[in-house]
Amino acid sequence: MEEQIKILNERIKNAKNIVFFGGAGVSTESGIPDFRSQDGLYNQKYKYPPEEIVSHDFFMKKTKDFYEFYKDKMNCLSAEPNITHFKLAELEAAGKLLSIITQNIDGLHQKAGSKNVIELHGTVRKNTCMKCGKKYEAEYVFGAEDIPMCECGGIIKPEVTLFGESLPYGAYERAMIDVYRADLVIVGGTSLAVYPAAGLISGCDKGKVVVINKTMTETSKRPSMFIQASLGDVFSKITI
Ligand code: CNA
Repeated sequence: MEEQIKILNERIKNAKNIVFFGGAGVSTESGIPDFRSQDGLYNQKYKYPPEEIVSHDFFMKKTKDFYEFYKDKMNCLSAEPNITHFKLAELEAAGKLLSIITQNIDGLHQKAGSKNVIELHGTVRKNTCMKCGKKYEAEYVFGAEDIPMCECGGIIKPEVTLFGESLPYGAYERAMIDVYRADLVIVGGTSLAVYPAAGLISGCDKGKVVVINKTMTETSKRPSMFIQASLGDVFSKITI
């Protein structure tokens, strides 16, 4: 791994436009479980399969059950950024990083100081009444006793992209442009199993892609370099 990190540092030094494409694995070291790891949410016993709960249909039909799971398992408000979030913010401040494209909904990149973050799957930090459009803080939603309700009587929905919903307006297009412009794409902490997000990487020039992941994924077989490690171990050795 040390040799690979040396090469990665060299590539970072020579790159002008880096894009980081990340997933839930970026935040596991902040104590937020991912979906598909052994101790991820998909492998936990629940009343319904978690992958079914985080879908649009489920939200509409079983809103109470959705919120039970959401408040119990997806409350990331007290989590703090880790070394990977901070190093990426440093890379941006140094003028090396074009953007962070994240599938995460926890807002930790912004908490670490990153400015240009494309949230492909939205964020728990924004919540909207489905009836009148009034905006609510995440604290209100996670703190609600039952289904969070608006003062107008409407149901509040987090602005996270559930399975079966479209991505936030313009996010995919902006991400596609940045991936195209990038001379180095670092992919980290994602199984690359969720589309269309994963299509940004499977469809791009593999010569500029470096994948850092704890486990082997389909796409990690084809990049220019695959570092099988935890992101914290790698990013703590990135020199800027
Ligand atoms: P995933 O499918 O759970 O994959 C995560 C990947 O990261 C796995 O391959 C792990 O082996 C790997 N991994 C876990 N921890 C580390 C680590 N410390 N270092 C390196 N690799 C690690 O998650 P994806 O992001 O690929 O799937 C996309 C879903 C997950 C998106 O829709 C997210 O909204 C959703 N999600 C987000 C969060 C969050 O915002 N923090 C948490 C859980 C799920």
